[in-house]
Amino acid sequence: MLIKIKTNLDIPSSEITDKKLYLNRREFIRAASMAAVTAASGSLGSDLLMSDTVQAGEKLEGVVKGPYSTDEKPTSYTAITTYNNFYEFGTDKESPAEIAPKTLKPRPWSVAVEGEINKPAVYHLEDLIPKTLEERVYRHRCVEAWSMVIPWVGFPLADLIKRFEPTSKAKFVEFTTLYDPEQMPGQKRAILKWPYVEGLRMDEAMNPLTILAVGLYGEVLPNQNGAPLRLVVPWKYGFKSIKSIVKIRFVEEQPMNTWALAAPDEYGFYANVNPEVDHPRWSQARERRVGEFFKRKTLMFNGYAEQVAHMYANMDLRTYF
Ligand SMILES: Nc1nc2c(c(=O)[nH]1)N[C@H]1C(S)=C(S)[C@@H](COP(=O)(O)O)O[C@H]1N2
Ligand SMILES: [Mo]
Repeated sequence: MLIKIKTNLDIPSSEITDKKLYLNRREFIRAASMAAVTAASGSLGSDLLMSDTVQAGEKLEGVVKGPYSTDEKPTSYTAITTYNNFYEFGTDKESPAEIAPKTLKPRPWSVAVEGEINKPAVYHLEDLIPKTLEERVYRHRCVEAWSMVIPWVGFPLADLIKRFEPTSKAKFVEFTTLYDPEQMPGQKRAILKWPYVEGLRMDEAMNPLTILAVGLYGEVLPNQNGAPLRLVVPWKYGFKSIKSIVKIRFVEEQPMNTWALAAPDEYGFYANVNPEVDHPRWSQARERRVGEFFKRKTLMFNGYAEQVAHMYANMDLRTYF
């Protein structure tokens, strides 16, 4: 019998984390101040967000702890804000942090809300953000098999949807990112079909885990993370979590989503994290947490099965990947 002994030599260098993401001082400072941020109350987080001069990284006050947070160690602030997928600013992980802070203007901002609802309108961003914001520390799993733990600041999408009064024909929700090649220079190249679009089934959109994020680590969301408003759906691969949203549309038919349009054999509509369904070009069974050395097993629904598995009880998740 041959026993395979795992050594460091088995790990290809591409999987060894970039040292700058590995350990950093700021992470510890942030972790310590986070407790203080979430304990604070009185002034309102959204007051700051209403100002047209608000800057990425400004501290949000009065953020309360939300449900469903993992107690796993958050990924460093530096990694979360410099290792991004945001093709509107380039296809590598570093470009969004270099370009988006200079070119994207996340204030003032408005969101068109349309389709099968009683209250369609173009809403100012400040009218969409509730007074109380929550911190939710969620796992975040990218299809390329890396993952992070991110302390988001946001609010349940369900609360917002109820305000729009969806009709009985609203079966899906479609989200659209800003299209403006001057602010998003990556859109000058046809790498993807612009603008980026994503969709959720109505029950997924209403699930209590689904949030719209306006901040992270207790601070205003940096542009590269999808300012001023981005979706977070923690049991799905990262590409479902669309950034810099300018349109929310309620529809009867399943909407198209950008990655499924670009490569339908590789990316589906559902995009549930599923270690049993491999991406055609690589396994989905394991993941590397950014900042860690060894890979870990990927959990079904990214570890959120208890909250979400019931929504897919009668579906073959190999067909609906
Ligand atoms: N508009 C837009 N949204 C997007 C993307 C994108 O390229 N454009 N990339 C997606 C992918 S593939 C991932 S993994 C997450 C990354 O989010 P993060 O950079 O905040 O970690 O954003 C998603 N949302
Ligand atoms: Mo991704």
